[in-house]
Amino acid sequence: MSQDLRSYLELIRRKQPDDLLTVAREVDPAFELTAVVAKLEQEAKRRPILLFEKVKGSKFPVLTNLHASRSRLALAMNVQPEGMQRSYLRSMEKPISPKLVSRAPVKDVVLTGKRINLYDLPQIVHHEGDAGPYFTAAISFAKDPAEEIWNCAYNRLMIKGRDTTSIHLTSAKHLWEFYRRAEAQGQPLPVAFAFGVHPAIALGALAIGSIDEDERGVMGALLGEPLELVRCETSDLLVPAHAELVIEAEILPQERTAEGPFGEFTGYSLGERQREVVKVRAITHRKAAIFQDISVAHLDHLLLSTIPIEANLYRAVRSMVPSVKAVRVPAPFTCYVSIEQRVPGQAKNAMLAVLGADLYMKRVVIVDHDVDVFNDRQVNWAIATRCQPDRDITVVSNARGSDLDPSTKEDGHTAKWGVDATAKPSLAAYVPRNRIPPAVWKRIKLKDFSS
Ligand SMILES: Cc1cc2nc3c(=O)[nH]c(=O)nc-3n(C[C@H](O)[C@H](O)[C@H](O)COP(=O)(O)O)c2cc1C
Ligand SMILES: [Mn+2]
Repeated sequence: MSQDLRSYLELIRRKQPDDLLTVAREVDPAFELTAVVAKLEQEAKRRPILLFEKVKGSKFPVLTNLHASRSRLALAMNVQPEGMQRSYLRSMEKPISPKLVSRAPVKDVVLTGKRINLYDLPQIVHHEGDAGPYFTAAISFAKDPAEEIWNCAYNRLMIKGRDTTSIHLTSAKHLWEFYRRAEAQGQPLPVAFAFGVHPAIALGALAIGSIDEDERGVMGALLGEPLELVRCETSDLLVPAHAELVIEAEILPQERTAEGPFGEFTGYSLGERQREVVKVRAITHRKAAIFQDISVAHLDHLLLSTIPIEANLYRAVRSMVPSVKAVRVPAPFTCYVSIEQRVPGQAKNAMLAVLGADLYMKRVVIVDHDVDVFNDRQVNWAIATRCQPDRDITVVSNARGSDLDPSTKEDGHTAKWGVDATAKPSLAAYVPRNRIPPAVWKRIKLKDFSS
């Protein structure tokens, strides 16, 4: 069995042992875990997986920073880092259906009723000003109240009581849509949250697509075998049999509670909002379960989400512009696309494809294929030298975007813009770029000029 977190950690110990740092000394869950992640990254230029064996106030060890390296994510997908996007796209195109099993390690310990106590779990506070401890590595597993449509996503939970949390549901995303359908009937929405999973499962949870595209099939394809699921104790939901820990719960209808402030993935601490309420019905976990955390807005979070987002945007642009070359998401809400433009208008089509394929996308820059989208300087050069703002900028007003963008007047209600930084009327007809005559380039041998 190779679809659990433990087998992945074994693989890391064998293949990339420097990527795992086990910390034996006790740490305070208030700020210290995030501080170690950030300091290692900024001062030591290291981003190992961190396993904190002793976390004050809880018997559970905490694993964090699991996804903070491209090579580790590639290892989870069993490909080279350069092949990740292709492999992710293949997994979206050829999903593998999950399989139901009856025996599952995640049921080693089953806690219901009075034995439920979220304060037994690590109470991790990430950034200054956060309203309290949050669970940030929870993958939601839910089902449409009326149809056989299943969904997975990451949703952070703020701990509000022994059996209560709040949840952040981005408006117009899939879990929010399920919840609105249940709430309209006056019904709670059952949802289960899995913690401590193989990174292929984490990557699959973030697949972007239509509401009826099942993330669990992407997880299976990324794992190379069907995801093994087991039935919940308190609902008909299905959860990964090999997760370290599962919280079974319901999102209550017609109830809201104060949530935040919270340091968001955008790098800003957003203020208090009214959000939905989660009642916990059971906690199940493996023996000696490892609890998982993600430091919000750090690489653990950002790398994990970027690969699925870029793969989906590449897919969307390719369906409009077959000669697309590369897609990159360099910052929140931002996308760079390079295309080999064969006829005028394709840049605009690429722009519309990006804005239409991902709720979060707000700024799109389209460049020609001679520009490397992974080089910010080159993208800026193209914007500066191939673009006339009054002609080449498109603004779309009154659209829906991220409710965590602090620049909007009303949460999530946003304008979007596209920049066509391709050469007009075409790259071939544009003023030529400087170049050294090829014959001279070939003739010059550097060794003749260095003494
Ligand atoms: C660590 C992490 C935390 C996240 N937290 C939230 C959250 O609290 N609320 C939310 O709506 N999306 C959150 N997201 C983003 C969603 O999981 C992501 O947009 C997902 O694709 C949505 O699923 P859907 O397309 O099926 O609706 C988070 C992502 C990551 C990686
Ligand atoms: Mn979905």
